[in-house]
Amino acid sequence: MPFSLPRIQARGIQLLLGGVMARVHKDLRFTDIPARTESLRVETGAGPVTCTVYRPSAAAGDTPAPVYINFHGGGFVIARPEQDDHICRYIAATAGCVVINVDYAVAPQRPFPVPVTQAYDVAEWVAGNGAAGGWDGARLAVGGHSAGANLTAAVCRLARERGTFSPRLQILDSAPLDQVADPATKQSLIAKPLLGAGLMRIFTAAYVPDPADRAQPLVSPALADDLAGLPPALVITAENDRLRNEGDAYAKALEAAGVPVTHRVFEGVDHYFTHTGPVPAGKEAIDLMATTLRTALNG
Ligand code: D8F
Repeated sequence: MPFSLPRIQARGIQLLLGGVMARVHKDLRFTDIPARTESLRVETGAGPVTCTVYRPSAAAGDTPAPVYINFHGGGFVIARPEQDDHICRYIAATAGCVVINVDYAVAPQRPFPVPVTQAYDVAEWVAGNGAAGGWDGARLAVGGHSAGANLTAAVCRLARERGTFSPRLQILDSAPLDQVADPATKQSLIAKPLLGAGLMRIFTAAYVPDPADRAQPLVSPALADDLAGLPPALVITAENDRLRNEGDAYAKALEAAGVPVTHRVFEGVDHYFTHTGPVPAGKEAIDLMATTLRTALNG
């Protein structure tokens, strides 16, 4: 249905918000942290995917550095991996790992399962190609922000199911985890949260056009009841975010299933504060990601 209304709305958002979202808060850009980057192309079951590799400045001796794979947000609709440049720089420098920022394909052009296939295939490739890439594929972590956190949860499910690799940490930052519940039922403590119900409906309609797919665990990990054996998790939620409750509930459910969980609710902030600020909370959350990664990858 190339001319359906949700597709046109999603395209409009892609065009209007793409440029805005590529520019994070200027005080969060971390341009004081030098970035040594290169481009990487990975073949996946859903086409080639371009990634940006961030190298830590000083390798510790001859041991290859561990590796963290990052999935950006943007409602599964906006393809702007550079919106996470500040996070990738900070983590490479502070956690001492190689960071691989993934430019996965987005809806409405490439709906589910394409982004999941690309995200998983890139991660499996990274796990198996450390010698060529110059990282330690056995010490691997995955993580993402908003829509990218949803993809992270899906990658972890597939890795467990296929027994292919074991992330030492999954970072779920401001994750949408339930695409079945009506967005209007997702309350915020503030009058005008960043995410409106209409915007969330457009994201979901574009990413998962067939409503029957929305209850799948790879789309709505919060609806799954088989969380045992998933990787240790850092779950970050924002107090005023409409997605806060599903993030908090997922953290509790992981914990109940025996998964080691670090869960932090940042008070007084809204969805995407790691990109839009306020700067002190954003910096604190990004530092928490880096320090948790360093422990998980070097322990
Ligand atoms: C912020 C986009 C755009 C960050 C203003 C982001 C969401 C992603 C929000 C869903 C997915 C909601 N959702 O936000 O990626 O409901 O599927």
